Amino acid sequence: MNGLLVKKEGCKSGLIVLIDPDKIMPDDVASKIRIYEEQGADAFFFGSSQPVKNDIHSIAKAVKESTHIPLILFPGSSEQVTPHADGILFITLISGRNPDYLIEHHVKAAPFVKKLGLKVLPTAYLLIECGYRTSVERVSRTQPLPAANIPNIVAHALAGEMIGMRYVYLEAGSGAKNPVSPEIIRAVRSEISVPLIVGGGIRTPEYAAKLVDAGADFIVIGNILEKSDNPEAVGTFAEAVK
Ligand code: 1GP
Repeated sequence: MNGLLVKKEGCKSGLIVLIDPDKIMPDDVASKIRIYEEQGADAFFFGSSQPVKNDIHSIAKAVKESTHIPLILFPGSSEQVTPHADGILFITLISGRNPDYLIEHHVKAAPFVKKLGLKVLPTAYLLIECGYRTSVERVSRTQPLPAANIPNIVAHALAGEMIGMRYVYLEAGSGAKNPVSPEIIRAVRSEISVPLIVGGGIRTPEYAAKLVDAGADFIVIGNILEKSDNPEAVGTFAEAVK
């Protein structure tokens, strides 16, 4: 792969902090980003499942200027592509059957991504049911995969890998009541060989550690930091998952 998202040697997993451009105050960007990095974040994801109201370019630029670790776009649509990043998760929502999220947004974004020279991380994105209708579900007009049907989740992850995607992302949805379970991760991990990213509703370092023990290679946290005034909390997650 292009080296943007690799586990550090000797670490059990990597910690990724998701920055939602509509949920961070522009004036707080520099200070928060520095603290997240100091506290052990390995990379930033940047984007939103909903259309962004703030100026996405200026916020991405402010993040980029405040950090040395990779800034990777995690776009909810082709409209969220900005030059102020190191790379882009080129996401295909393979849990759903909406052609817009299987190919249409990719076609729109591809020439722009190429022109900007962003490193591309082809990613199979699987939305797993979490107990309520998430914004990814609403915006993408797709159904999540039922959490109880683990063989079906494994089959989707395997299909993503066989198509050639270089990462599998198991997503419960931002702020999910029920995050992805260790059982699902264990089952997927035992069948695929590409790195496994897990996010959505991870609220405690203890739960994050369980997901890592089950085989997650990267843990993504967002909401828990947006809701707290304590950016240092990243440190306790980093300690638990590395
Ligand atoms: C959402 O996986 C990310 O796309 C992070 O989820 O905001 O719930 O931590 P949270």
